[in-house]
Amino acid sequence: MGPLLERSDLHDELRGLSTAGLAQHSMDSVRLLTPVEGQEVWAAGVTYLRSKEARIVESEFSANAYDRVYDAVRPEIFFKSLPEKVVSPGESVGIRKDARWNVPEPELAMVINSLGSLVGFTIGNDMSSRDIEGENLLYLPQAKIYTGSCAVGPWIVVGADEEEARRWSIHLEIQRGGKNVFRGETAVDQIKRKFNELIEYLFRSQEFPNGAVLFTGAGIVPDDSFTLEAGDSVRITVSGIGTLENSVSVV
Ligand code: DO4
Ligand code: MG
Repeated sequence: MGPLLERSDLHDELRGLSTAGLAQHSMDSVRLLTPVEGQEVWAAGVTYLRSKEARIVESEFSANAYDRVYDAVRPEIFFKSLPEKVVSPGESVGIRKDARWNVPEPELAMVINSLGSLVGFTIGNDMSSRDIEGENLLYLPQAKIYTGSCAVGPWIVVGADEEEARRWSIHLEIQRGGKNVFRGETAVDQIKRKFNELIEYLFRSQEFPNGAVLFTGAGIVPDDSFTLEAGDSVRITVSGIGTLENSVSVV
């Protein structure tokens, strides 16, 4: 496992200012905050075949758009969260009170510096209201951006490149009342687009002085009958990184 970054170290690292080196702490002496300090969080979408298929089923209205973007030259990339709104490990992610079909989206997240270079990986939860997104694609920001909709952590692994990350797997486990109600798995290598392609589009005509975090899309989608409930616990594990765990509450 890679070294742990303190948030202030991260901020300087991504702006290219770090002179202090990386501090290390024992895990039982700290409460982990999200490693996102001053970085906007963005997300790529429909990068896995499973994501495309699930969205076509959920939305007759927008099926054609999902189908087309999967094969299009330009990827889908959308704004996900301001840094100060990102949920830390162990805190609650939100499900909207006006939505009836809510799911976590377990995603590998790239940490990118201000020059557009990939410097590390972490785990993201792109919480989504599937009924709102499915009703009309123009509702995507409401389905994706609300209180508690974005969790990132537990830390950043540095030193791995795309080739290594593509050997990792992603697991999602959802517990309710101590029992497992969903378990799913996918492989990072199922991501259709090259990581640099996603980064290049994010940085087109846009500057990120503090760097940015970019989610790479979801390849695990629970069955259509599944929706999250308040009190559930969501555990996302990426084999090369660790586990991001959050409880769920209504917002
Ligand atoms: O097109 C809607 C969102 C896609 C997404 O978040 C994903 O594929 O992970
Ligand atoms: Mg997503």
